[in-house]
Amino acid sequence: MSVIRESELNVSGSTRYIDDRPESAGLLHGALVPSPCARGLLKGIDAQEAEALDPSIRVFTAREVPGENRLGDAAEYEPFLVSEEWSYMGQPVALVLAKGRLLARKAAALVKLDYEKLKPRLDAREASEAGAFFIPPRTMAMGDAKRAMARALIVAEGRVESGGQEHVYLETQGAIAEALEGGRVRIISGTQSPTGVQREVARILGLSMHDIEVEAPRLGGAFGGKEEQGGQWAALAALGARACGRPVKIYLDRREDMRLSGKRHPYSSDFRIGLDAQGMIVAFEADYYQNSGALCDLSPAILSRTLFHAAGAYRIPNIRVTGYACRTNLPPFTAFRGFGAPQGFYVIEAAIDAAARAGGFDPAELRRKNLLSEGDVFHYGQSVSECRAGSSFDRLLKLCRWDELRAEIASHNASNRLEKRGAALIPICFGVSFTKLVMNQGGALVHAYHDGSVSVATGAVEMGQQVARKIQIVVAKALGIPESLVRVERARTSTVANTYPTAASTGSDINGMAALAACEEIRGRLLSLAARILGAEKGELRLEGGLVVRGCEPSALTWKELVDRAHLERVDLSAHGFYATPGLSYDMKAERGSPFAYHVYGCAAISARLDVLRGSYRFDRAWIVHDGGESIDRAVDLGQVEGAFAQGLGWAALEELLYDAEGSLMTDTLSTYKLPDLGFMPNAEVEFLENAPNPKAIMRSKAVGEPPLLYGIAGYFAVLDALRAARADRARGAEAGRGDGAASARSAYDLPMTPEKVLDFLEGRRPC
Ligand code: LUZ
Ligand code: MOS
Repeated sequence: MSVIRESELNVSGSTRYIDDRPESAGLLHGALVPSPCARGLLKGIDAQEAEALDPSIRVFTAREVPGENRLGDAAEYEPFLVSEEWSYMGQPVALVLAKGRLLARKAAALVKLDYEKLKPRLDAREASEAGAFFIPPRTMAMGDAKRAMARALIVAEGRVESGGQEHVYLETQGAIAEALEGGRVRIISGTQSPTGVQREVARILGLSMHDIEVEAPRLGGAFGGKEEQGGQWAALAALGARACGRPVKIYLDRREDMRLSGKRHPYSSDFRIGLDAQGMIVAFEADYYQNSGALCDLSPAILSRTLFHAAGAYRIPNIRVTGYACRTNLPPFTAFRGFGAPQGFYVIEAAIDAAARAGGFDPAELRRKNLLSEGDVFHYGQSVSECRAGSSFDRLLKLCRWDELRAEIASHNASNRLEKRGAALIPICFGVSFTKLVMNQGGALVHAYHDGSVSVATGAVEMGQQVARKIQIVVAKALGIPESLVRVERARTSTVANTYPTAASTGSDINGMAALAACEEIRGRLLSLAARILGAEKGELRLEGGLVVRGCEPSALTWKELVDRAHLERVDLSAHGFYATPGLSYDMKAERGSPFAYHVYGCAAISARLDVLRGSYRFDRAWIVHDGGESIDRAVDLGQVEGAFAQGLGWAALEELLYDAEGSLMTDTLSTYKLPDLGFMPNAEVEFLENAPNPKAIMRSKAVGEPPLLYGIAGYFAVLDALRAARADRARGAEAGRGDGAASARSAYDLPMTPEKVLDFLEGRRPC
């Protein structure tokens, strides 16, 4: 096999997604009957007209669910198909099957619902006032924030809003299910979590996990959107397949996917920050109102990651932060690259921005002097070790020539009224590990075939991030063979069991280590045999370059000969490997412990250019210094940094989800929901920190999937910086102050930045 480059397959259009598979004979297509408003009581379902359309049509409701009609693992009951009350618009009420996709959709539209409409609640703060939470409010604290705040010389406070974000994976959500003999069900599911789907389907069908086999093929992107939410589509398909004895495919179209599937959580937060005379942060307090949506989903875990990242990359001796998971009637929000950390980061960066203005400090200097360093302690009790906050910050200042950039911008702004420039930089710090201990485990199964080729299966789902490429390299290195001899299999529950989602940036950390453990087992057996063949000590032998190497001398024994010989001598050429991330512990009661294996650091700067008349802006340039450890494949990591940065910049300064007063998503197409493209993205210079190996992960690498998304937040502050230059001009002009009084109720910090908001700022309808 040649070396796989997932990107080449994608670019050349040769990736095959679920919907590209040839359809088997007799396949039925599923379509959903969604709830018609955000909250309602179901009185009756009339499917007569739908069923009359064609003999192939079947309609399934909650009554046809053979097992538990229940979604997810939340403490409270949450229905899989609506039986009485629904809590968001688009919640599945019934499944319609038909022999064609259009026919199924046509029939679904004919199913009539008798219902009573109830008043929805859409706002997180309103939900909080009503006490509508998924979990009790959660607080993390260190020191005495109240007392320190009272003594602080400079105090700034404010409100911060951040919007949601649609994943827009290339491939929408879906699944194909097939009933096998003996009552078993086989599912191909667009999921990051094959085991999660297996468990969910088993429960809904009233079967055991061994009755359900789930395979996750290569996904066309996921970004967290398929961490928790793939189960319902798989379960619907499985329900139909079991009942009809025919394969069933459910595949959402783009608009359905955008309307029904979860997104990044919007947050509304309050902060207060206190500085001493030198500009050291002495206290920080914040409350985060997470709009969790209508079902629990992963909201509590996401909220916990917000609280863990509340202090950003800063040392804050006295801190108290509280999170509220607020139940509303929007479609359930879910995991999205960064998993609550970006929302927390935006608040601390806004607080620092506000404090710098209140105290008259240079924002970059304020950030530098408050950075975390070796030996500090995070507010959850873990000590800061191998800290690279300062080194990446300092390297970035050099890379972007920060002082020159500032001077250039100041002189540009002094001589231009209609175009202002701005710049901002932010440091990042991201904890790597699932915050839920049990999830930090994974397995692998490695086979050496007796022709010398090797296959490796793990729980890792390939979704374009090239985890398969990294695992291929790990295995090739471990066995000392060319990469072309290693094939990476797709994740399947019958091959590697009890896995956790490919998520939390841990895909190659956990699965790479499990694959390595399996390879070591096989290598040990092979070297014992080689020692016998060569009459050598096992300890002096290695596998390298496709040969057995003795000391410094290659022997005449090749990998292929050794494997063939092992097979003849009846040596087991397969091994299972397992990895559980060591050193993790957390006490939820005390909110103290070491939840993360390590942290990823870095720093980014962005410069922006603002058209003062139109309110439009663009990003000129970006510079990133990233703490990437020793990359397993630098090209892959660079792609992750650039891609995550684009996604973060889109969240911060472009993408906007809008709902109407009834809780219906208005931005449900790619013509109304704007995504970053090549024209939007600045030229980004990315540098990886040198000599920064990570002893805590596979091949001294560092997890890279999520942390660079945080860099995008700098874009928000770069535009804000340019805006302030424009506002300063106005303040000097005749119309100074006009409208500023009305602005005080609106939030200064409201992400995403959009041209509409820019105009509000410029016209004084918002403070900045
Ligand atoms: N998923 C999860 C995640 O279940 N727990 C986590 O801590 C996490 N972190 C990042 C992304 N996905
Ligand atoms: Mo996740 S946000 O699926 O890593």
